[in-house]
Amino acid sequence: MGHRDILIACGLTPAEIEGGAMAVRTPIDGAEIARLKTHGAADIAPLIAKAKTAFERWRQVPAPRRGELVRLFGEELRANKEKLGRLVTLEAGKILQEGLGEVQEMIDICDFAVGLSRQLYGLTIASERPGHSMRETWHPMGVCGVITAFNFPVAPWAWNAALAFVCGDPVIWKPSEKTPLCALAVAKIFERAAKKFGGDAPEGLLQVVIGGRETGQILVESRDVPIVSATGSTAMGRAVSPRVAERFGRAILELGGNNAMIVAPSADLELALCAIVFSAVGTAGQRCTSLRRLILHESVHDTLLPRLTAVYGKLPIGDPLTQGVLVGPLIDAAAFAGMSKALEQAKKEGGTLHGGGRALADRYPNAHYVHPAIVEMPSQTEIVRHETFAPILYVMKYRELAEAIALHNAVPQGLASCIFSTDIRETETFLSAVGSDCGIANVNIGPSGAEIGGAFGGEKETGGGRESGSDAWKGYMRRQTNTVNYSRALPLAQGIKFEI
Ligand code: UN1
Repeated sequence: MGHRDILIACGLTPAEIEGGAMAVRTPIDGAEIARLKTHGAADIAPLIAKAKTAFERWRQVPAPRRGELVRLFGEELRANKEKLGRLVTLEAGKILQEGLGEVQEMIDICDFAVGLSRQLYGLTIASERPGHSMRETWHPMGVCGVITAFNFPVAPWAWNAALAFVCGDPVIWKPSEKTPLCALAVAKIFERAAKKFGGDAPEGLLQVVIGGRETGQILVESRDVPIVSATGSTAMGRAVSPRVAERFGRAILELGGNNAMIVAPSADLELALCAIVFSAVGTAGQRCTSLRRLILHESVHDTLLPRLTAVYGKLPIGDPLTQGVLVGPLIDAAAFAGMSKALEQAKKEGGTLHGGGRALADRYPNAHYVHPAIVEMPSQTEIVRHETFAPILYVMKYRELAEAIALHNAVPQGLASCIFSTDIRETETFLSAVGSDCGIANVNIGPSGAEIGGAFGGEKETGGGRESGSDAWKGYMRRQTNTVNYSRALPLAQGIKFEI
């Protein structure tokens, strides 16, 4: 299947993918695969207005019925999993297994959201006043802007959108300018589901805006977009968050991670080895949950590190559509430059480098394949505290668990973390209030590859947002506290007397 066939199979038409100003390239060989028309500032206001009108209708459709639309969408995704998975691989460069996994993640969150559509539970609360009842209800919030990153071009959108739809909110999606085709393909799949759903799906429930930073900024600044959910770098979050706050909008941020694994003396090293490799080199180190810091107990360091460097030396690097390849390309030249710069700095800061450097340059002169790198660091220097979006794994040693946890938490980011240990005292400490400070903390599992059932997100520079499972749906609704007086008197709260 040629690269263009992948686009056509996803229902994208030549008219849509040719002749525009925005070039889309595949990181597989750097070739241009599409030219898209972009939305100018003047195009966005009518889009937002359309979403607002859609909201007025959609919020009146009963939630379980809204869930039916998401169920149909999930079915369409199931039917198109292979095609869309290929497109994810073509556009983002992750291996096909991971492209398919990402679509599965969309299907999973649809299933979750369908169940949720018959829940969206509020509370009943005991009132202090006789003849009064109190409750808490959840109502649709309004238009939800979803800004997504190149590395996961479809799943994080689905975590937001599937919940937003059942919660009664229309979605405007601004995908990364590096992966807009996935968004257009998903919109087509959604359209089919909406058609099957029939009359009560208003037009404009899902709209995709194509463009750069300025396009996203319009959503971020619009008072008609009460929720902005953004996935991307900490720098992006720093720009988005104050702008949304300035107009008292709600921002759901999922930003950088600097995820670590502690390998304790009692760890099952076979498990640890597999988990390290998957989480450090999977998606070519371009997950926000990728393993970036390995904190090894001094007693396991000399056994594990040579085994790890041996596996790294044999990793199949290549075209991510080819079966058996485990490491695809970096997204672009800038990502490669970022990796090279970080490795230079790590060496200056006392690091000993294993691997790294460009791979397959002769075969793919316009793409950026790399040998994943391991860097033994004398301490947690500045570069180690920085998130470089590439397959670089910094390795450090520790003696006491408290020291490892302190090291673990001494970075600005707080997304995902894990410990490999079979000692319950250590694992429970890691998960306790004095353990990992991250939004995700795992035991005997790597930091990446979370299931959709839990809330996804993290603290500190990761932005504090939670998406996907658990009660993340509350982020897409407005909470209302109701007090109802069914008595014939008007007693005031706090026993206040106020007689007229
Ligand atoms: C991301 O990199 O932005 O936990 C999302 C994981 C995936 C999602 C990653 N389920 O690695």
